[in-house]
Amino acid sequence: MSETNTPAPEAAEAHRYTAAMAADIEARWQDVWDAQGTYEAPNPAGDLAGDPAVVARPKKFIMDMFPYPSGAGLHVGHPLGYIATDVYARHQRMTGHNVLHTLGFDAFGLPAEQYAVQTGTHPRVSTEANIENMKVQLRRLGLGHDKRRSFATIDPEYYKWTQWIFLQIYNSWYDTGAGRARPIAELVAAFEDGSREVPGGRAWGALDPAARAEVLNGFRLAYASDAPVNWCPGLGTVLANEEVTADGRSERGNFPVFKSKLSQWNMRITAYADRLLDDLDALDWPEAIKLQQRNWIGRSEGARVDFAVGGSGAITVFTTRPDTLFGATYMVLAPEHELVSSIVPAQWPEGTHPVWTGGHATPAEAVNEYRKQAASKSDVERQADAKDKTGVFTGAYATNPVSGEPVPVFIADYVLMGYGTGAIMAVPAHDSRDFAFARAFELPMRCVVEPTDGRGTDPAEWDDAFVSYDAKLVDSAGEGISLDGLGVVEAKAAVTEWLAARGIGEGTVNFRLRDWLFSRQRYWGEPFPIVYGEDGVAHPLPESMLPLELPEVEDYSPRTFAPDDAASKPETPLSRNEDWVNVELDLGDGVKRYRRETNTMPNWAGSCWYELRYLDPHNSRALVDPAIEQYWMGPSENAPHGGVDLYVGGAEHAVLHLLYARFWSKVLFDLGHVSSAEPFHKLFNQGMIQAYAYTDARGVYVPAAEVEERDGGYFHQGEPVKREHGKMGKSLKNAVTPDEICEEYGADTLRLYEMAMGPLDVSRPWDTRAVVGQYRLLQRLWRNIVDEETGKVTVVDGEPAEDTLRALHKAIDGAGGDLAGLRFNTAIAKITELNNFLTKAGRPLERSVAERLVLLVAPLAPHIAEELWHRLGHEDSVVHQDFPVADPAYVVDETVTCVVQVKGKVKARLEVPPTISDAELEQLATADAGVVAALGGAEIRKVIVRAPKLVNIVI
Ligand code: ANZ
Repeated sequence: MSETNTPAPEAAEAHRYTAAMAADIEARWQDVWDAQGTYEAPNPAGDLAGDPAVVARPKKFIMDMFPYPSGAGLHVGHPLGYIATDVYARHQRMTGHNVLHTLGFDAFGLPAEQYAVQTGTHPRVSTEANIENMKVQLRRLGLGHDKRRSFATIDPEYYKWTQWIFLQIYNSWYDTGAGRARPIAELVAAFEDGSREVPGGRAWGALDPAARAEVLNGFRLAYASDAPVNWCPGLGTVLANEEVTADGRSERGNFPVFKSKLSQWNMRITAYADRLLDDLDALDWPEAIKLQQRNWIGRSEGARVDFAVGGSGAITVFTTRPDTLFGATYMVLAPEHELVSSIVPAQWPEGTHPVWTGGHATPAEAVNEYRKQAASKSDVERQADAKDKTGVFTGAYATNPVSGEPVPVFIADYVLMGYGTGAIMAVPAHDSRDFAFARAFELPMRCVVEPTDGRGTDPAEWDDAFVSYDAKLVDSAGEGISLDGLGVVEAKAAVTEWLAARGIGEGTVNFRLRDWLFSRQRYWGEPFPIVYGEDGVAHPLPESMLPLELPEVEDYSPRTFAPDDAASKPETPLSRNEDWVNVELDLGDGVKRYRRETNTMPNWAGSCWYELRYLDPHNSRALVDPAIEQYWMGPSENAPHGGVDLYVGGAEHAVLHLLYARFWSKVLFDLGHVSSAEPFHKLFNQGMIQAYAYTDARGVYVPAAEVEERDGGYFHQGEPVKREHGKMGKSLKNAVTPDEICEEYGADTLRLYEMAMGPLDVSRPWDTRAVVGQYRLLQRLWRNIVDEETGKVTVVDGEPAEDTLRALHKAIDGAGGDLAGLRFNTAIAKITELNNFLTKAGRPLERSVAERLVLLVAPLAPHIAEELWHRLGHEDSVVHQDFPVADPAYVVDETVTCVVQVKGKVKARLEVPPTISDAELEQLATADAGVVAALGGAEIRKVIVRAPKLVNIVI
């Protein structure tokens, strides 16, 4: 490679490390790395198999959350995580690991489709152009990716397997007895041979195909449902709960979202609720993210309790506080609850409180009116304002099972249909929501948990409910049951047992997690590998018909409606292509006519399993070869569920992507396709790069690049502007691109700057003017090894001085630990300190010092390191060298302070070598003038020596 060694330019600056020099070095080495496959990680088998010696090393699979290739390209905030994983990957490679590091593209999604709608450009065309552009930008940063393993989720060879996984999920059911997913064929066999009862007690053989399909649909892990979904007329599509904001609008576009009944595909993620929760414990994830997942899954333990209503019916409630049952003075049903219409009497009962009726003449009128009003609100809106409780009496009374008292039944929108049983027992004295409602509707309250804050037991005198989990029960005795004097925990157990014995309740666990709505009314997504027969029964396509590619269409947009048109129904772009939709296929029982499913998968699908495809990207026979998966992802002592060794990305993916990907992993694991039950063993959330933004007098953003700072103020075209802190991006006109910084200083400087800005998990403000600091570091590094006049390497042979060795080994020790621990900013500080020391010493570096300095820098600034490594006479790439190892003899401080105590009081401090022996230390201590004075000639009874830090003299 000697021809790449020395750059040609003959200018005066020819041998200085300038931006031009950096550009030359960087481009040259990037080409060499590509040509030589420097970053290719060998697999143990298959078409990417390689050097067995490398495969025998401990493996490290290091991953970024892959980017969506946006048309705007990258700004300097985007690559923060990519640079971090790259530095880490390089360090791991230099410490003896077989490192897999690559990057693909998450390329289905709305922006390309919207761009297509506006411009008529096919989403594939614009997406692929964006990918190419992003690849150029990323390549410039010198990221050490195994490019053979990169792909985009829109590649048909990739989404073939996304569709294949959908079919695996579709063709399986969750066996709660076994605690895992099993093939649906095993369920069918059990129905056939009678070893499992068909729901409804029917004979399997007597059911027609449609009835069988209906039964299986109730078990499949991917199933069709017409439960109410989040319909967003403004976007023309339905959305997952996770895509709806806290105020009931679409995350994207901020349109209103309505509950509407539509037949849609769902994923039975709820079957995995317990495992998704339990397996979190063994993951090395930030606690905050684990907590968000726990809250999202929302496991609550409680009880189901039946309240008799009417003649023979009952309303079943879910409660987490069965101990408060005596305090249940009214009930509330969700407005949509199916029992509502059957309990409503023709007339208001005698003496009904006027506030309860909402001014309506009959209960039916009140209920209908209220239901209409509730339908137009989102779940979150319905729960949002505790103060503003609305509702209406149904006219019906139920019976409190322990007190035997009649309790009025209301409907109110603060009770949600999708949670628990959609019905509650209201305990106004001990639940704030119920308290507010009871106050508004003048409902009775009964205190059953004795307040511990001195407020007394009459709720009429309270300002809010008394909520406590460790107080005593009072006023809670009835027929054959008394909870009085019990604590909350015992009372829960006692009442649950009492209810269970009478068959009117049982302990139960409830989850907040809902099944995952998996259909979108979009063009730019994976088509479902599903067709419908003329009888409407769904059939999976056989694997041989995959990938089912997207058809060409003329109009990419779903039909959208007025944002508030709740009554509208979705119309998918694929449904307009009749030639594609209507097909004749032979699915094993002769050629028949079918209609294709015209929804597409949500854009989360492609990112649910991409880590697996990196492992074996060209495999056309399986989604991943089991031996290869086992090698890179398999469980180990440290990672009992297996998974990627390091996954870096933004904290905003806490519940969506990370929960979905975990779910798919578990299904694939259960079905025996992979050995890892978790996709990502260690997760790290990088902070955000923020940037200053400036607004003028009208509050409009002005381009940040044109703002001047003077006299302590900020000015744009002479006018004062206001500075604020925000996200970096187009909308705040403050984006800085990596290309600009590379142009001005080089990629190595950019990499160093981003890594030096602060701890990786902390957000940090970008400051272009500070970038030059890292540039100067590289210039000093260069000058420490290369003569700027001649371009000749200045290193000398011979042994380095003692102080040099100390500085060097301390830096090696500190920076090495920091790089392994993702503390890149402190690693850089230690390398800078060493480099400054060497600069100040003003002597030519010994070769052994220069080489180790270069190796230290290599993970962070790989181009300059590669260049210097070669100039130092090496033929091999710096990328595969061993990271230097510190000699402990030079790492320890030269002296440590030893405290000498006489009668427990400190009498002297001695500076001693850390390796001093007990005997030597005792001698030194007893000879010290201060100690001698303190002893005052007294007899020494005992000397306790803890070398090198403590001597204790007893007299
Ligand atoms: C009586 C009670 C007394 C309750 C008390 C709480 C405190 P988590 O912990 O979130 O699971 N609830 C049940 N189903 C509901 C629904 N569909 N919509 C709105 N609220 C519902 O909350 C469970 C508690 O939330 C349940 O326990 C119930 O109120 C209410 F001192 O029952 B509780």
